[in-house]
Amino acid sequence: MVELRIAKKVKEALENGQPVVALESTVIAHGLPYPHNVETAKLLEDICAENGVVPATIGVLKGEIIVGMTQEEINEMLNDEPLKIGTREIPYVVAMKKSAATTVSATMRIAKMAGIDVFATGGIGGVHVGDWDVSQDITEMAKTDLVVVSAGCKSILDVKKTVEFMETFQILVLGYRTDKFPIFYEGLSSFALEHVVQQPDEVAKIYLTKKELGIEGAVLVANPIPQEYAIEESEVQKYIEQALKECEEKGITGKQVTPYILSRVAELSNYKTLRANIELLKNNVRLACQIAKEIVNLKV
Ligand code: PSU
Ligand code: MN
Repeated sequence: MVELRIAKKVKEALENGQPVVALESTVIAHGLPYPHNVETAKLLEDICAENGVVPATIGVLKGEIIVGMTQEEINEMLNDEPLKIGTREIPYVVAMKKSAATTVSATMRIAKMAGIDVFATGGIGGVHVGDWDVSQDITEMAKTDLVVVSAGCKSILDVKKTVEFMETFQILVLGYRTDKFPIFYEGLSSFALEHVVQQPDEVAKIYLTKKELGIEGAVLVANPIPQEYAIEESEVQKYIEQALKECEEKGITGKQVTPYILSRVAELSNYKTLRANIELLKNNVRLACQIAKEIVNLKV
């Protein structure tokens, strides 16, 4: 029988109605360069702990789905050259006993299986520019009940189409203290968001109401990168265009595109974007912790 391996701390927290925040492993394995990736993984868990929340980093180690990976397990996964998987690939890696880092879609699905309500990530996947390439993150958010906290998406995506697709797929997007869809590393896009919240408890109420009504799907909390870490749009655009051009020249397609662009943009910006990426992750985890605590309070 296939079973999730849920870390003891996570299991106890869930059983006792204590707040838990899920974290993804693709950002560690394919989103940030070594050693910043392992350092950030630890940092994000520490932020949870400081806020009285149990972190649950999710990934797959030699076919075993782990909810609440230890540092050793994260390192082991990284040494295994993990695949980058969405939900559809979960059965493949489990049955074939492979190691894999989970993207937003796969992390959401596994978090839901474990009974977790809140998940913090950096950015969601969406609609790519150019050839048809739409992330499983969107279709997963359409059907899996979870609060997803992200800083929006990167401007490497077609932001307008990504926002429109979320409407089509009935994904409720809440701007956290913003009425514009956030993009990073830049801050805010020009695409309006209709629904704005000011406090974590509002997100908790909306999420629980949605569940009570039996309306499936995620609540996406769009939490902009803190202003002091945002980078000029024109500057980022320059790096992204160069990286996209290289993708075309090198024939990089599909799921390799996002990691390639992330790492090239970091290099080209002299690691300014890396700093921004880490700061927005921290910011999202902090907000996710507050929301997780409000959900726990409202549930009792
Ligand atoms: N955006 C980022 N950093 C990331 C990702 C997206 O700024 O690390 C990762 C997330 O795990 C997301 C995935 O779910 O990339 C989307 O990949 P694709 O576009 O191949 O669906
Ligand atoms: Mn894709």
